[in-house]
Amino acid sequence: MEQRYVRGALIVFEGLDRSGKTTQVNRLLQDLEGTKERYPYRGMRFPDRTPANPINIEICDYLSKKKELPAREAHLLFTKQRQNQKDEMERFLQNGTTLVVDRYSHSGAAYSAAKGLPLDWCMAQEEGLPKPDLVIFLDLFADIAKNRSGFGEERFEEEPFQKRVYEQYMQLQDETWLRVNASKTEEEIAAEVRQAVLRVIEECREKPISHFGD
Ligand code: NYM
Repeated sequence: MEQRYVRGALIVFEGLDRSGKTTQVNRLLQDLEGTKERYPYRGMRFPDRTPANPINIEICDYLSKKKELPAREAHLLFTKQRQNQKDEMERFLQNGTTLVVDRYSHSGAAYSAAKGLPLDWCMAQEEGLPKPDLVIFLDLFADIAKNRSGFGEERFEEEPFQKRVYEQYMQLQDETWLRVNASKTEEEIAAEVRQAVLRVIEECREKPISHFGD
């Protein structure tokens, strides 16, 4: 007999720093609240900055420039945080809960490759993790992002670096990506996102979860 799946979707937001991801994630979570009986959901974010364990604390220290790390070591730290969440993410998805994630594997690869690490090596570290059903890329150029408030305080928040991150993101796109023009109004973006998310949630109900490296 054919196996039937009713599972949640893995929805990921990606983009440069200050591209509006967190605003849009919060809007989507609010939207989904209205349909939570039909589409249960849960929000997540990477990196997880809560001081819950040594990995999270080390990531915070690295991002705030309190601590230096060789590029590969830093990369593996971010990856480890995701790998540690793998089983829980799978459980939620299998139970029919849609996960809305603020940054995920593509951030890991794009930011590390922008430092000079090979993009393929970076993505290879993500193997085995659930692959997003939809990546919403908030498309904003580095020279516009830098003028948004809050830019420039943390590691990586410099325009030349962000340009390299953008180039790496472009290499990672596949058919699961939706590029949204992030200079549109918040409302316009939210409407575009909502439409794509509801479509993908419906489409992947009957599909098995795929994984990086499958
Ligand atoms: N970042 C994020 C990485 O360098 N590697 C990763 O794997 C992930 C998930 O952390 N500048 C970087 C990108 C961002 C920063 O910022 C997290 P925010 O504002 O918390 O999304």
